Amino acid sequence: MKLNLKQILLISGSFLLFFFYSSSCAGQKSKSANKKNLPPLIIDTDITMGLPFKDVDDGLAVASIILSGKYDVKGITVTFGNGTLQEARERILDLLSHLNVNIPVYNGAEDKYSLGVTTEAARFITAVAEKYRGRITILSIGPLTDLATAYLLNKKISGYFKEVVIMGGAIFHEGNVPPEMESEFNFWRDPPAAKIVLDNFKNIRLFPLDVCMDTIIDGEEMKNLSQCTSSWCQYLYNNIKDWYDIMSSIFGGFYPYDLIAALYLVDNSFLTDYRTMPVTVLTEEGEYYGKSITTGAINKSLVFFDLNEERFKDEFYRYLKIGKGD
Ligand SMILES: [Ca+2]
Repeated sequence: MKLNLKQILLISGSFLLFFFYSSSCAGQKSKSANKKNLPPLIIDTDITMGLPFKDVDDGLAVASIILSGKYDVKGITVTFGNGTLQEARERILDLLSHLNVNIPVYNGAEDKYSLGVTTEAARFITAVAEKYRGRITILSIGPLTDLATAYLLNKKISGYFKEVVIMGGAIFHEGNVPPEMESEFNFWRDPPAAKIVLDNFKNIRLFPLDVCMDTIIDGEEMKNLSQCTSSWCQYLYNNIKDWYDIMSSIFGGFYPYDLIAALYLVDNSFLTDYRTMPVTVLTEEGEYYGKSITTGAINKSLVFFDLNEERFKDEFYRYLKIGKGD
């Protein structure tokens, strides 16, 4: 059979259509299959990145997890802490929209008096812990009210997490809450919640000030970020510059606290010293309110103490997608 030009074009057109359809379906299939194979994660954050006079580390932490592509983030729960609950919600939605990802956000605690009050965040944490029992990880980088409230809703979840990764406490390092400087900010915002979590959850990975103040984001990183021309770099620079300016006049830069806990989940090769030890939190009002202690503690955590600064900085650029000098 001899085909004319029109028939050849029709057949090759149909073939191309079939080819594109199959490959695009295969693409969708492998994308969702890939996501299914990624470890499930919940992030609980008091993000304030981009607000005047507010810390930016939660924004860096959340962005590093998402941009790494290494996790299937099931949802982000927001809490009071650095700012209000509403501020955290607004800032996380802004960040997710700039990263062009669709991750559900759940409202958590409004203040420490919300401990034990059921929120959509606490319900979400218990439901996801049940569903992905043994495989689910949570990254908690604010006060621990949401996780403690989830525990009070269903105490069995304390054993369901593969890892409970927490930025909080100060073991041998001084605290960062004036005037006493005994306590660390996240634990101090809700000491009873921190105590519930530290005393009951299995597989805790704790990132105290001992390791989180071991490095600083300084002028070199800000210069490279300012010279990186992608829209993501520009967004990040615009959202962290004011905080850097304030902190650099005091410390020479800003501490990346929550980012260190987040990067542990992405690529932990920069961490150099860690020990398993019992840790709990003092809840009595007064000078030591919210202080983390090791004596009298009943539950053990894996506590991180030291990092390799050069490797950490490499990860800072790599996982936050900041090109050096481009
Ligand atoms: Ca935080």
